[in-house]
Amino acid sequence: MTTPPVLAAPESWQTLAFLSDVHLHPSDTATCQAWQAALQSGDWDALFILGDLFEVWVGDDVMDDPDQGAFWQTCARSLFAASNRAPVFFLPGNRDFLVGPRLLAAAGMTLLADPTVLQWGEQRWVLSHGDALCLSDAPYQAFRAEVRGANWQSQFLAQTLDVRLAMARRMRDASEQRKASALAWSDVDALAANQLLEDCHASMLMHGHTHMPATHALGEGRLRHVLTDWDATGNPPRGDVLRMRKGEPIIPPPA
Ligand SMILES: [Mn+2]
Repeated sequence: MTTPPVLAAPESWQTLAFLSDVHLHPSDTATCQAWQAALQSGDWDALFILGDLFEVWVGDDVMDDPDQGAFWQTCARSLFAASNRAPVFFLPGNRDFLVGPRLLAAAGMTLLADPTVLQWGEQRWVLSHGDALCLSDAPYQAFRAEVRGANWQSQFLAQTLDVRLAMARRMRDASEQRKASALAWSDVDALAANQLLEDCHASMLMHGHTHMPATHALGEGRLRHVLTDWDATGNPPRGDVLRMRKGEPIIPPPA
C-alpha cells in the first residue's frame, strides 16, 4: 500500500475533538441545531470531521441553489466560526467526497486524505471515514472505486445542479430502502483494519460510517474506535463530539 500522509500535531494541542456522520440536510433542522450548538462550545485545539458531515454533497455550487443554498451556507458559516477558534480538518465520507475548494474555503476547513495518520505526542492513530474498509460489501467497493475516479467526478459535475440534485435524491431513497430492508449493514473488516494499523505503525483506528459506535480491541493493544452518527430526532437522540486529552487512552470495554 502507499503510505498514508502523516499529520504531526503541534506541541500546543492538548485537546482534540472528533465527530462524523452528522448527515446535515435541510430536511433535518433539529440535527443541524444540535451540531451547531456542539461547534459553539469549541473547547478544543483542533477539530477533526471524519466524513459524512453532509447527507449529500453534489458540488460546491449547491450553495447557490435557490431552495437549499441558504442552508448549506449557514453550515459553512458555523464551520468558519469554529475554524476561527481552532483548526478544522475535514476527511470526506461516501456522502460528501465531492466537497471542493469553494466550500473548504468558506468553511475554513483543511482537507485530509483518507486515511491520514495523526501523530500526537506519543500517540499515533489512523483517521478514516471507514467505508473503504467495509470489504465484505463487494458491490459497494466497486461503486466506490468508480465514483472516486476523476472521470466519474468530472462527468457528474458537468451536469446541471438540478440534474445532480435529482440523482442524489434517487440514490438517497435507494439507500433508505436498503437500510429499511433486512440487509445487514456492512462493517469494517477487522483483518484489514489491523493490517492498516500495522502498516502505519499506529495503535488506533478512528472512523465513522457504520453508525455502530463502539471501541473494539484488535489484539496486540490495537484498537478500533467508531464514532457515533447524529440524529437529534432519534429515540434516544444521537450525536456527540469525542474529546480526547493528550496522552489519555481510549479504554476498550472488557471483552
Ligand atoms: Mn458513510
